Formats: sequence, C-alpha cells, structure tokens
Amino acid sequence: MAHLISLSSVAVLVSPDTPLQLGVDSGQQFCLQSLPSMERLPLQYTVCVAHNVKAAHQEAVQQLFRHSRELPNMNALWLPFWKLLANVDSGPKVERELRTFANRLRRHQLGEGVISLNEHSTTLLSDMDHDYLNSRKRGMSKRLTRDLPLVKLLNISITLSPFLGVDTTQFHTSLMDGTEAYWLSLPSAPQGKLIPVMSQWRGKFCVKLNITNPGAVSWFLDRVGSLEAHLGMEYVMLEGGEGNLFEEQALRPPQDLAGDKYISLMADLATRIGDSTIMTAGTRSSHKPLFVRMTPLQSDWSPMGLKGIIPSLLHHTLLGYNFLIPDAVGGSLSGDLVTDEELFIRWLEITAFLPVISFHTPPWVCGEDRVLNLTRAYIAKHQRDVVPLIEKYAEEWQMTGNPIYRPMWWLSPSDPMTFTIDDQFLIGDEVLVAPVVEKGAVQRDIYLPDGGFQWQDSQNAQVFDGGTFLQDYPVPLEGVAVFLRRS
Ligand SMILES: *[C@@H]1O[C@H](CO)[C@@H](O)[C@H](O)[C@H]1NC(C)=O
Ligand SMILES: *[C@@H]1O[C@H](CO)[C@@H](O)[C@H](O)[C@H]1NC(C)=O
Ligand SMILES: CC(=O)N[C@H]1CO[C@H](CO)[C@@H](O)[C@@H]1O
Repeated sequence: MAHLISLSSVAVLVSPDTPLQLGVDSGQQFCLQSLPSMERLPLQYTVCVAHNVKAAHQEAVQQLFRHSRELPNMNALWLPFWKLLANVDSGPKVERELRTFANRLRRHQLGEGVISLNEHSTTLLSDMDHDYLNSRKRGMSKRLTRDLPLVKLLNISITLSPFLGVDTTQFHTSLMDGTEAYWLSLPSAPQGKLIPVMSQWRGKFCVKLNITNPGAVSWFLDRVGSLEAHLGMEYVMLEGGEGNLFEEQALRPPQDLAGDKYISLMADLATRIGDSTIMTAGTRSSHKPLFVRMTPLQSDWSPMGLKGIIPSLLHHTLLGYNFLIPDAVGGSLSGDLVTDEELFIRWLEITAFLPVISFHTPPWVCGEDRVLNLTRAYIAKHQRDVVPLIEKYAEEWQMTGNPIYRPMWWLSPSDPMTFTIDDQFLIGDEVLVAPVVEKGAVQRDIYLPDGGFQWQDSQNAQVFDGGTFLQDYPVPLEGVAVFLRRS
C-alpha cells in the first residue's frame, strides 16, 4: 500500500519503528511505502501542517527533538583534516609515512591540522602497541615511548569500526576465553550454542561487535583507551555502523537490533568515547555531541559529485546535523587522486564555508603554486570568517533548534522561487554563499531572497534589494559569490 503526499507546507514524521522505503514516483509525487515483507505493519506517521515551509520545519523539529542539544568539541572546526595516503604493511612504516607527510605539510606552510588515518593504518599502529607491550613485559626497549613525539607532530584522527577480522588473534582469543558472545551470534540449533555470524567489511571476512552486550562495549572502549594512551589521538572516526539488510534479516529476532537500532547504539558508544568522535551515519542522534562525516562523492561535476555537496549539506542540517565533515576536496569516493584543477578549486571554495575542510588529494599534487596559494587562502578565510559565524549560530541552534546552514526559503518561506534553489546556502540568516558548480563557468545566476532587507556583495560592496534575481553574475575561478545581509 502506498501513501501519496504532495509537498506544500507539511512535514511528515514517520514512526522510527516502521521500516519503509522512500521515493519519488513517476508522477513526481513524494511516496512512502512499507517494505513488502512487512505488509501487516501499518505505516505510522504524523503530518504537521503549517502556514509555510519554515513553520512546518520548526514544528517538526519541536516534535522530534525534545532532548537538550550538546555541542561537540568545536576546536575541530579550526583545523583542516588531511588523509594520510599510506599503502604500507607495518606500523613502523605508517609512522614513517606520518612523519614524512607532516614535514611536507609544514614545508608547504600547511602545518596546522589533523592527519587522519584509515582503519588499516590504525590497526597497524595498534598492533605495534601490542608488540611494544609484549616487549616491555620482557623488559626490552621502550620503543613507542621514544617514538611518540614523531606521531605527535600534528593532531591525529584514527578510524575504528565494529568489525573484527576472523583471521585476527583477538578473534581467536575470544573464541577460547568465552567472550564469543561479544560478536553478533545465532544459535546453531533451536536450543544450541551461539555461533558468531560472519559478515564482510572492506573485502574481509569479519564478525561484528554485539553492541547490546555490555561486556563487548567495555571491550571496545578499553581498546580505544589503550590506543589513546599510545597514540594520543584527538579524534576517533567510527565507520561501519550503517544498517545491513542481510544482518537485519538474519538476526531478526532478536528485535533489539532491528532497523536503525545498531547505529543509534553506536552513537551512544561514540559519546562515551568523547565529544570529538566522528560518525558516518546517524539516526535521531543530532542532539548528541558528535560530528558526522558526509558521504564520499565522485570526483566530477555531477549531482553525485560536486553538485551534490550543497543538497547534502542542507539535508543534514535541516535534520539537525550541523557539525559536518564534508567529503574531501575534489571527492574521494574512487580513492584516486584528483587531477582536475578547476574541480579542486571550485570544491575548495564550497568547503571553505562548511564546518571542516578535509583533504584527500594534497594541493601540491593537484596543481601548481596557484592551487597551493588558494588552499592556504581559503583555510585562512575559513578560520577568520566562517568559524566565528558557525560558533555564533551553534549557540542559536542549541537554544532554538534552528539549523546553522539554511536554504533560501528560510528567509522567504512563501516565495516559491526559493523552494528549488540547491546551489546556494545561507549561514545563519546573514551570509549568503553562491559558489560556482558548473564546469568552465565564471558566472552564475543568483537569487537574493526577500526578507525585507538588502544584500551587499562582500567583494565589491555593491548593494541589491532582496528579491533580486542576478543573471550571469560574474564569479571568477578564484572566487565565490558571497553576499552579506544589510539590515
Ligand atoms: C547480544 O548480546 C546479548 C547480551 O549478551 C544477547 O542477549 C543477544 O542475544 C546477543 N545478540 C546477538 C544477535 O548476538
Ligand atoms: C603564491 O603566493 C606567493 C606569496 O603570496 C606569490 O609570491 C606567488 O606569486 C603566488 N603564486 C601564484 C601562482 O599565485
Ligand atoms: C600536536 C598538535 O598539533 N597538537 C594540537 C592539537 O590540537 C589542539 C587544539 O585542539 C592544540 O592545542 C594542540 O597543540
């Protein structure tokens, strides 16, 4: 049974316990449908009707989020995140790569930032701790103590997931010491022994942490604690909590892990780690002091690439997720380095206005001096102009639930012109950002919403009335159109 709802000034709140599919049907109607296997479960939803789209949104936020809203560690906004590109097979080699990379950043006057390690590099470094601990037990050299300053050249972010390889000693140990219940398990026969369920993660056979088991959660937190003691990392990224249909079907019952339950328990785990934890997904956790990493995008100009950034930003922030780490400049989905210099520059220009700038392709790889200069300039601009604004509107968000980043309709909620603009955004209600998202373009159309005030171009101080449509407004490759509200 499909329910059709046409979007005007309504918000639809769906019960979190109802699995459903969401789509737009052939008649361009927004459509919610329960899954075929769940036909007997009625769709449960609440419809909020309001006089305009902003009021509908605000009402929905009041209905949905009754918790007090907490801020994550705002220091993260000041520093760009740099992905360590290391394709090596041992902890000492990861350390060497870290040192080389930190020196390179410094040589290019990009010395302040966070180096982020993927899960593989994190595992290699943590195995090294393991060796170190063993060697210390045998009274041997204090290797890691000596090396620690090398790792500590910059702030570090590590990556963990709830998966553990079936070929690791940790897993084998857990089969022997009776902690196999730490892993999602199924009985081998109706009353039989529980056997861990094997799944796959990043191409490897793994078991997955049973996040409803308190012993398993303590084990995980201990692991984070020992990594912290040895690496001194400032940030922890948790990947892999997203639902998995196979898992949900194979493990149902128990109902305790059905649907979005896993990711929501993982958000609890993340807040126990601290207020500098980054999640890759979230469900009703926007009030928690966490960061969310937006989905990786393609390195192109399509809606799956650069054109997808602003719609995704607005989507997250309207749902209350404001503390976003956008995908790396130029896109990182393929894992390849970006070679299109124009794409890199336009992408950088957008992310400079988002909460955190992150890199996968280093700027010295993508282009010549110009790209490096622009990278330094936009990082400085982010720190000088954008971070203070985010801090200001983070306070407003805590008090009112209003998003930090806003669509054009926020200021002009009865003007249909504003409803479909997906290539401009507002920071609070005072800065309008209109980046170029078309390849080769050095001009773009811009709509300045009418909120009863004027807008001033931050570059040339020209002033326009609200409600003005600027056609083919010039925006050179090295610039972004930014308008400031004049009351
Ligand atoms: C997870 O652990 C809990 C508590 O030990 C147990 O009751 C439950 O059956 C486990 N669930 C799965 C899917 O392994
Ligand atoms: C980069 O910046 C430096 C110093 O600000 C300047 O001398 C140089 O000409 C710039 N290079 C390019 C290609 O813009
Ligand atoms: C080694 C290093 O760069 N540490 C910095 C990490 O970030 C904090 C602020 O969040 C700085 O105070 C440290 O100096």
